Amino acid sequence: SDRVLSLIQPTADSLHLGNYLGALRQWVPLQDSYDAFYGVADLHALTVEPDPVVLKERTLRAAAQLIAAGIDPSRSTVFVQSHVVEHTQLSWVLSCMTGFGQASRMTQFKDKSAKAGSDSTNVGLFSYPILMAADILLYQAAQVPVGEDQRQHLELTRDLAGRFNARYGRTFVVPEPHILKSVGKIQDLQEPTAKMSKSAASPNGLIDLLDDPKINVKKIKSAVTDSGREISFDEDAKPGVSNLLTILAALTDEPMDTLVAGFEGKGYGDLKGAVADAVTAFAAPYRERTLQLLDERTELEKILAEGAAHAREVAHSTITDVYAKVGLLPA
Ligand code: AQP
Repeated sequence: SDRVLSLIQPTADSLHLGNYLGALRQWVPLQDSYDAFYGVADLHALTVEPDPVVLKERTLRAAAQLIAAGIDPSRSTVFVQSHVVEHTQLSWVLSCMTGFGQASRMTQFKDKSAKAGSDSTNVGLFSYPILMAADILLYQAAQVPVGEDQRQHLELTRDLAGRFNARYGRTFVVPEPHILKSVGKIQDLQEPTAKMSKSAASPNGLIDLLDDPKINVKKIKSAVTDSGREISFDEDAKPGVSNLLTILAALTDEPMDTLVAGFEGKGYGDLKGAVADAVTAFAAPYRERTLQLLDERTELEKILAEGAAHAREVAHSTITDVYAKVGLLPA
């Protein structure tokens, strides 16, 4: 069957609600109809120059969270990016086919490098989308479930796949982004016109799924809402309320209309209470499962070793084909 691939970066101790609703949640049902490859992008995480001990720990924590969220390692390949050397090998080949101008137009790089300044921005951050293209193309993934912020990187991936195929003959599946309009961009609770992100200005805008549920309830209760009192879904006029409704609709699987109708005559406090309950209902068992998986570390490491072995088989076959096509002499 067709393949699906997505990775998540181990750049924080906990995944946040945006990562979960925008990406990870979609990974789970896709396991039913696709040959799924899901993993932890530790090579990508090097772009933030993490402490080595912290990076190792976060890689395991991220893997545990994928499984806690419902990824089943007996059906899906769960692996760590650096365990499969072919990612960096393909990344180099694709780098040599990517225009400097095209790479320079990636808005995520522009935003992040503008914030950090060019002396604190490494070349890895610049070539990040090319490594991401390699991650995807290596596995011939047809679908890539990600958040809205990755759309431009997916476009680059599609472009590179098409360019390679045109130059060397059909080699790569051209992947489709799997981005859900409803949850593709979960917003910051304190600044509901910006995406929820771990590098946001205030930690109060971010729901870390592994945090003490009480802390998250407090953050939700103090979320920025909008003027007026009516609860309605209108992202332009009411970004704060709409974001809370989006989170609630996703976590409860309720259609937006029904949800909004249920709040008729009620106030923002009621909405926040319902969101806090829904987040806790999800996050409390998620946190427990994650901690339990981390307690059984050898088991987790075994899952990752098996995942890497399977991922390598697929990756090796792609890179062998690619190396031959571009004219590298077989070893
Ligand atoms: N706010 C969000 N809404 C919806 N989806 C989101 N994603 C991230 N933020 C949101 C999606 O989560 C997946 C994993 O992302 P990542 O590992 O690349 O993490 P990230 O994008 O670096 O997370 P942050 O918090 O946004 O980090 P910074 O602030 O460093 O950029 C991806 O599919 C992503 O789309």
